[in-house]
Amino acid sequence: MTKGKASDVFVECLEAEGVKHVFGIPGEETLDLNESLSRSSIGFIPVRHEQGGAYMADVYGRLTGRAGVCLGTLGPGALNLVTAVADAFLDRAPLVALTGQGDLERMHKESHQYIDLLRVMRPITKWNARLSDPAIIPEVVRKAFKLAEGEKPGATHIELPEDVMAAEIGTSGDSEGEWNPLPRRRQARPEPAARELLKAADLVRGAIAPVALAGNGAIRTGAAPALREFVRATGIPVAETFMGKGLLPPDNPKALGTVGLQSGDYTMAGFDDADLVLAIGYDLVEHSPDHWNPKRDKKIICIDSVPAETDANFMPEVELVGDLYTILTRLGEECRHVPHEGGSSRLREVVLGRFEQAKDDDAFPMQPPRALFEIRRALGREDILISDVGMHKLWIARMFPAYEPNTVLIANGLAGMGFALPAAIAAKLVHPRRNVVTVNGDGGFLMNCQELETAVRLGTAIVNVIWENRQYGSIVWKQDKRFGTHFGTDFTNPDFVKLAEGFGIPAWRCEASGDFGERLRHALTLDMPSLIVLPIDYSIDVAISEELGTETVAT
Ligand SMILES: Cc1ncc(C[n+]2csc(CCOP(=O)(O)OP(=O)(O)O)c2C)c(N)n1
Repeated sequence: MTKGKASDVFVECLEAEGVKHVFGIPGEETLDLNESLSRSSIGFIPVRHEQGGAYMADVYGRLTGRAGVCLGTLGPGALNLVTAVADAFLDRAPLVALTGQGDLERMHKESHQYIDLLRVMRPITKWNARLSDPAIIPEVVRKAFKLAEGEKPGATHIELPEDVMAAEIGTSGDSEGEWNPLPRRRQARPEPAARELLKAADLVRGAIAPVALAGNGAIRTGAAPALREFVRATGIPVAETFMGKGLLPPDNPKALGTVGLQSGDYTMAGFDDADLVLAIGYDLVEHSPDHWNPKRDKKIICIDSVPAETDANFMPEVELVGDLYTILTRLGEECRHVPHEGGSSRLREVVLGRFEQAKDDDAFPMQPPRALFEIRRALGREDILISDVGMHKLWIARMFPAYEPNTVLIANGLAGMGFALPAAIAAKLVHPRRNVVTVNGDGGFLMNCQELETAVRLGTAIVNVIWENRQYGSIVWKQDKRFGTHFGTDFTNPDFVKLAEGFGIPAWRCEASGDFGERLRHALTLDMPSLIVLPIDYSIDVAISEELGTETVAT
């Protein structure tokens, strides 16, 4: 570009980053940016609350590996982004948040809607900057995307002062190419030294009962095929974290199940008896190593894209830092055909046993295992189930069989309610041919239900299931366990069917156990969003306590 305004340069830089959509709400201070966007190849998707837009960008980033972009205006618009930006930060999803701002010359004093957004966003982003001069646009945009997408990915933030975006560029004395976007360059992934690999291989060969704990990082970096081959070659069994669901299909005999709801999970999956734990793309933000290494006596090999977090319960003997696919392939080649004893199938057997039994459970309101059974039956192996946050999430994490990576989306870093509906809109945008279903509590659904309008406008065919119990279920569960009673947790609901109809979408309330599967299968044939209300009975304990112990750790 040789002539134009700064916002045109900015949008050209976004195009050069491959941005296809910006999710957000424009403001009076983003007028030039929006005008430039309107003349670009980028689709602007207006949302109904900035948090919804940021969750869409978050999940777009999570599923594509390319930063999703969200926009809020200064002050209130930017502040509404915060929760979902923090979600991307803790869940390691690449996201670039754009916020408007007043003119540079009014930032030093009390002025309308001015909040120091750089300070607000700093603790929830990997990096952020103010575009204080048009000349730095190409550098700032490149850096924001490079850092958001680089390991471990996360959120970055750019603040866009109104006067800077409106400035005319190319009027005098600019050097050639000054306004051009900077090129994207492939980021080299480091590889562990041969010495470290051999040390790890020695540990694996010498171990009696090794187990692996695989998480988000293995999914995010596309290492699932290498992990599966590693398991085949070495025979080492794998437990998945909530965000690692689908790394190993549950019908693989080496799958130990999803751990993290309670300390007992690790016992049941064989961690107590393990002398070596391979932590593969494991983020401590999901569950503390305290739960699986309380005595700090396990040998640990950490396989990840960046050096391990320091935690007294997580002090690896060896850290293999680099591309997970390559590391798993090389380590697997070094450790073929070593006989091992590690892991126990008890957790998986108890949980899947309950799941299978549930198909004949006619209780109504429905209990979670049957509800999950019906969803699994209605969906193909590549289809996507998105969980909101609450008791239903614990059930999904624990019991829903996931066959492929990124087919069960759970927010387990920040774990904010209101994630599922906007997440589903983004998932359907990325995978239009796959079925996308959300499960929500009646608490969390009302936190972002305004995005039903966005879904209707975009024609996003997603099915939203609300498990209705008129309570903040997981808080009731925890309070009852601790105090034998609960407080501040009960509410009434709107008529969800009428609410959905107000948005112009079909909706049904299940009145008997047979209804749910039937309605769900029908809803999946529609080419528009829909909603199903399923009265739920949480009286059976998600811990399945008598078999799996009672000490819970997850929320
Ligand atoms: C935004 C946000 N607020 C509060 C919480 C704390 N919290 C976690 S689960 C939960 C209750 C969820 O209730 P509901 O959505 O009805 O789902 P249920 O537990 O009944 O399945 C609360 C309040 C949270 N995680 N996120």
